[in-house]
Amino acid sequence: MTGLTTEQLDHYNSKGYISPINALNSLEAKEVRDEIEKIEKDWPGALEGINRNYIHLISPIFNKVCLNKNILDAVESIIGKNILICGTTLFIKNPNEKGFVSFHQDAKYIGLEPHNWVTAWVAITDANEKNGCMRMLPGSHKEDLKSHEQKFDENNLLTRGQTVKNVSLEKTEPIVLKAGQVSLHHPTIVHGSGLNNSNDRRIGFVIQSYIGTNVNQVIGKMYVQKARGEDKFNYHQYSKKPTELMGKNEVTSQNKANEELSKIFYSGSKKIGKF
Ligand SMILES: O=C(O)CCC(=O)C(=O)O
Repeated sequence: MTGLTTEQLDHYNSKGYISPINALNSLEAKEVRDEIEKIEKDWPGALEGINRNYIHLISPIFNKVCLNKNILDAVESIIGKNILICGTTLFIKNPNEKGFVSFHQDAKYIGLEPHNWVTAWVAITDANEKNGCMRMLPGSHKEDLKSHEQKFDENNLLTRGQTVKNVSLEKTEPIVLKAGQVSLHHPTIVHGSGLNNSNDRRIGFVIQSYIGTNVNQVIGKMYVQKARGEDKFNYHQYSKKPTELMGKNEVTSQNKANEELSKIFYSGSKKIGKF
């Protein structure tokens, strides 16, 4: 195992994120983009709404990304050797749309306890300040969970438009990545992203998240896949790896997982958003 260097791990522990990590080569990143665009063309709507989630269950190419050795080695440095994949989400910002992500903490509504988990944001296109890369508030992961306002704005790519107010942009740090590179962030770091002001799409394939086998889902039921090691806890349901793109079993398995995910996302909320 290569994993994070001591300096990288220190950076993660003090700031709450580490970036960039080289994971996919440019051809592999292009393969993922092509897969996304094939699905969008051949199965219109299949990656929209709640179905932007659990996409590693509908395509062997997406599944392969979650098992990438460079990502898993880095993840292992943070959460240990027994690793499960508990979800994936596409965060796509098209150039002529107004998509953004309000400042939030992932741990607020997701029900994963304890916080022995980490989120991997895989750049499928370059991500930079012009096209609305993520921005992290360094050190905020050391603070308690904050109050989030639920705004449900039309262009917010988060489920409830959950927002930590009064985050000073100047104090945040941009996560600039080349296609194929990855950033890892902590469950309680405050982060978000602005508009895509470029002429191309900004695509993030997000493994949210890699969890240690000791992490339970305290709100609902969750479908996982083994990435590495041993699961002595058996807290979760296991789903099968996809063998074909958008096959009947694959889509059924994604639907089942997303039905449960939706209950988790909107637990206690009077309103349901579009994802
Ligand atoms: O893609 C983005 O801009 C934000 C994604 C995000 O909030 C996350 O991966 O936790």
